[in-house]
Amino acid sequence: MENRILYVRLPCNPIFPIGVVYLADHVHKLFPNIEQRIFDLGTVPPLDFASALDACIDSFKPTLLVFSWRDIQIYAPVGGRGGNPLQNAFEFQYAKNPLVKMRGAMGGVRLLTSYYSELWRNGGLIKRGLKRAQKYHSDARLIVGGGAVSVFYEQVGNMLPKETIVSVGEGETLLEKFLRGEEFRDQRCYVVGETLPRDRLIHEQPTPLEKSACNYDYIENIWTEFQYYLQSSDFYIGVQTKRGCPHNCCYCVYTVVEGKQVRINPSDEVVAEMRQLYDRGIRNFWFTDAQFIPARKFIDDAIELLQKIVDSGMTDIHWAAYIRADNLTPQLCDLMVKTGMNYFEIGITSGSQELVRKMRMGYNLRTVLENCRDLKAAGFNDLVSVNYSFNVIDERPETIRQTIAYHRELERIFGADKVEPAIFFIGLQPHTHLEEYAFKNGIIKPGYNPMSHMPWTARKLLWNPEPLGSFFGEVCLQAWRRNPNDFGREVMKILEERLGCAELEEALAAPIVAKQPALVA
Ligand code: B12
Ligand code: SF4
Repeated sequence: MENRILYVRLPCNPIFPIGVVYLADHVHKLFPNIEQRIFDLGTVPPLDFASALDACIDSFKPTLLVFSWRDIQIYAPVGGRGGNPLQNAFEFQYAKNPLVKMRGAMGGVRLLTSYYSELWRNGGLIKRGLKRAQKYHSDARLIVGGGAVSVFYEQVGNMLPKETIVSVGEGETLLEKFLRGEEFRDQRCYVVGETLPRDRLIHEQPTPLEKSACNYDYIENIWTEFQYYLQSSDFYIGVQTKRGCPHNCCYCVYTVVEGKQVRINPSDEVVAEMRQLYDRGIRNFWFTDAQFIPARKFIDDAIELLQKIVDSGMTDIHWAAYIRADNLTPQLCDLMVKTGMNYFEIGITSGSQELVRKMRMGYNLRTVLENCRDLKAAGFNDLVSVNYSFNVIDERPETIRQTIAYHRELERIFGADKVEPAIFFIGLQPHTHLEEYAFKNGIIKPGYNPMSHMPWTARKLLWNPEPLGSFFGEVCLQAWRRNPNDFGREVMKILEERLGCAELEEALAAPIVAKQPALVA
């Protein structure tokens, strides 16, 4: 039987479905005769999900369904699908005013309902899709993967039909082996009902792969809604320039999802891919790498890529990425500005060098400041989002004061209106060092469900432990009351009002302690 592959991106805030685009492109390059189609539920109104999926399956009659599931866990200080999850959780946990507590509880119930109904709905769409496809081909198969599945692969299997292949991380080689009829179980995957996921499956290294430019002439042919993402200039279209991150930041799962080995996509291929999008009118790109410059030794690769973008003549573009700002040089800064970087996120997490070290982040905060000055001198005049997660480990009033001092220095460099403090509280994720730490300290027990949003679990997974937990809870509530539209800056202001600001030098110095802290040991 000829394979016919349908890629279904499950409902998601409209964000370019780069994962399925790359998979379809890879399969086409190897098996040009296989018929494929992409169907993106991110562009379909919720009431039509089921009927639109049915219609697509009826017309295409796939033999293989590839479901891509991007996000599940969305603790963030931003308006989510059912409201602001952080605000609701904090109002419920920390508000003293019973009315506010009640509002938090009601918001929490609303979020809980929308969270579980989304899970249930997505599981239902997958099963429905398979059943429908089996009407046309009784042996139609199902493979499920994507960002959310990679993080929660051990749990999602329980929601899926027997024989579903559950994939972790990049799916190109798995699909390739499956389509060749070869044994695929050595890839990062398992088959529901056949085996349980192998121990430490996510820590296995992905199979190396040389990425070439995605062929958008082909993608356009197999994806009717592609135009959706071309119409609005708000979208930042994903382009991947490398895979993997070598770091060990204690709360981060990217480094295991993508693997520690950094694999650079050839710069000519990246530029060729951008050029195809550019010719279709795209001017905004998001380099979807876990880190655009993962370490100093990749600075030359970044320079090579950006220089080639300059040489290509695509001079009116903008791009954004996650940037480890400890890995910049004046030449790189210059190229970043020249090529139109107009937004970047630095995830320093804390402005206290001592805490940055304890969280195993490998950052030198002094270097970050020096590099930011170089970037400003090179003419960068756009927005920087600085991600802070308070209270991860060993936070104390003096480390908070240090973070304020650090943030104020960033404001002096870029301008207060240009530096956006994004206040996150870490959502504890499986397979991270922080999870191990939580086990060791009896905060959670092995076997807990990381996907649970029940209040008794969620309050542990939304990492904000006592003794400072209630203090931060109260500060955040005050910030939402005082200035809900500028939450991050307001939090910083309140913290400074209450605790003051350290000397910058104190923030940058990390005293060496005799006893190794838990996460560094
Ligand atoms: C870049 C990125 C962003 C950028 C995206 C920019 C853009 N325009 O594309 C920004 C900063 C905007 C962003 C935002 C968010 N993100 Co984000 N993001 C990422 C990141 C780092 C890379 C994603 C990516 O595009 N990779 C490149 C593409 C090519 O890979 P991919 O899509 O994963 O697809 C590959 C594999 O997954 C696999 N695959 C995909 N589907 C399938 C299907 C099958 C069957 C198979 C076999 C394989 C397979 O093969 C593909 C090709 O190799 C990941 C973490 C990571 N390192 O993966 C988080 C990640 C996807 N994000 C996540 C989240 C939660 C979010 C937010 C909801 C955060 C928030 N609270 O606000 C938002 C909102 C996104 C939205 N839907 O609106 C989570 C999702 C999982 C979860 N926890 O639920 C991740 C995994 C991070 C994490 N720590 O958990 N994000
Ligand atoms: S937080 Fe960033 S630098 Fe640290 S491991 Fe994750 S992706 Fe790498």
